[in-house]
Amino acid sequence: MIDFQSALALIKSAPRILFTTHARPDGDALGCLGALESGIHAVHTPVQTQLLLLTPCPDHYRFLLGQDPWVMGQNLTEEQVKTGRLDEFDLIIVADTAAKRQLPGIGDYLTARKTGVLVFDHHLSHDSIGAVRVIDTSAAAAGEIVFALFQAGGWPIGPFIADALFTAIATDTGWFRFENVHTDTLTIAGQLIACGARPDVLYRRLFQEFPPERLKLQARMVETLELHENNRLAVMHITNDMLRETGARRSYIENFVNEPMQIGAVEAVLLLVEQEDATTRASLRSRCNLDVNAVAQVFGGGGHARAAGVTLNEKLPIAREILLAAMKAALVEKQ
Ligand SMILES: [Mn+2]
Repeated sequence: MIDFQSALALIKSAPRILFTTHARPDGDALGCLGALESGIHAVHTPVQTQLLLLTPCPDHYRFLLGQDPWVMGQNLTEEQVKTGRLDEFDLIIVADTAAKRQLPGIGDYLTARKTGVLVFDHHLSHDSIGAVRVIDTSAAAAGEIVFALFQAGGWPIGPFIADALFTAIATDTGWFRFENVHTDTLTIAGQLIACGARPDVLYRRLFQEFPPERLKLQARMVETLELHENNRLAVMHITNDMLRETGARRSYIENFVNEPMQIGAVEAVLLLVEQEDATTRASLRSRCNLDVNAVAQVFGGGGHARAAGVTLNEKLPIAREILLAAMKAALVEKQ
């Protein structure tokens, strides 16, 4: 059982609260922010709240947020953060990460700030961010931890919050398909449905309302598929040209990495995505005992044992060779 008393006391004592999460926010990150921001208003008045995203909110997740978020570089600059702009907030709540590298623009500020930072996270790798940290690496999603906070505080969960937390948990578990699903995951999901979450509506909204450009980009990515190590390791890539030629948005790439898992022999996947600044972002997945968090950490990335990410300061072909070699070595090692 997690002790939420310090977290609840910290929230109660804060008249102005800022909520933030990792760059390239996913369903768990945004579901937690939406639920927390809305939930706090219901139990703790008057309170001023502000959401801050470090990269923009993907359109298909916008419904999870009750208010327009600030976006780093648009409503707030790194310079303003450095000169103390965020000191006006009594509390900064960070959800779904505690890793500095995932908090571009505010990581240093959060590390230096010794009071008024509260973290809810479920990742293996983290830095010393947060005066109060609620970290449970056994939770399938940060949304499970936030749900437990609502319960510990006796906070009401209406349909908006139920949808947000259901989305957080459902997206981080691949809609309840991944190994991280445990009994509590489904119990909590059931309780959220009882509070008004609508799984059918959410599924359609999250996965079946994309424009054609997304499928066109996916087709281009699938054309790059290569299989190594007796089909156990799948490698794919996406270039800036592919994004431009298909007209697809970068945010559509989320979840593409799982496509090769429909091949029975595939145990691990490496997806490389060329970035606008010509560096390379890689997503690593595993469904065997290969620990992709360990592989990613060698290059300054991280995540979970079965799902991790890393950015290499290399052009795509070089990054591909480096990470392919590392994945092959890890796969052979774990045989
Ligand atoms: Mn998460």
